[in-house]
Amino acid sequence: TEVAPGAVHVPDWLDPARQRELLAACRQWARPPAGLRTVRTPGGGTMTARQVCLGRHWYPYGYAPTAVDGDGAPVKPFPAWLGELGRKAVADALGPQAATGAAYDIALINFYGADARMGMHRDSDERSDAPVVSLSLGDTCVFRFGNTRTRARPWTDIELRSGDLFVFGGPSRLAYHGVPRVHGGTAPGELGLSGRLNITLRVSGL
Ligand code: MD5
Ligand code: FE
Repeated sequence: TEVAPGAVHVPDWLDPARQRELLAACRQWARPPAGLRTVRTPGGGTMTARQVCLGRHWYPYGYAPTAVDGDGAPVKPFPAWLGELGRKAVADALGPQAATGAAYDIALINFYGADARMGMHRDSDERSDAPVVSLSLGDTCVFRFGNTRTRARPWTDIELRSGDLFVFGGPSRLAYHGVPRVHGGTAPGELGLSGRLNITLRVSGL
């Protein structure tokens, strides 16, 4: 479903077996060193979603070349298979001609407990206009897709479920967006995940 130009939602893109594989990989990436961390904002706040990075360390608001804050360990590598998954996601959502650009080289993985939220923001720290690929696992959330001008209305609220793909390209690449709500206890039981995981694949352009 095209929600806006370049913003395409593909429900159930990952079958249950692929969801289990991706969750198992996330559990490995979440382990220290350079594992799941609490992100502190410059204003002294903390993000309620916890995060792990692959390929580059992200902090509010930019990419650091090597170290992860907290434990100072080198960021984990971005595996080639995840880049292939990103290319396939873009081809399926936007068409094969949209999947011919630079390779995906960064993943930001956010873990949301039932009380976690993400405020309205834009992803403008990458130096590439390649689409952002978003994969969701676990609990259903309300994803708020806004506009490119302001973090206020108009916006569209969409439920994202375990296995869903969302690709944000073209004019939607720089739209405001957020996660106002996670529906606790809605993850598929066989997945064994309490909470929500979102994996975003990005081209750094660095
Ligand atoms: C999430 N993550 O569900 C979202 C999925 C983040 C973040 O927002 O920054 O880690 S990525 C949603 C996204 C990316 C780029 C553009 C747009 C949405 N958009 O135009 O709506 O944890
Ligand atoms: Fe974002």
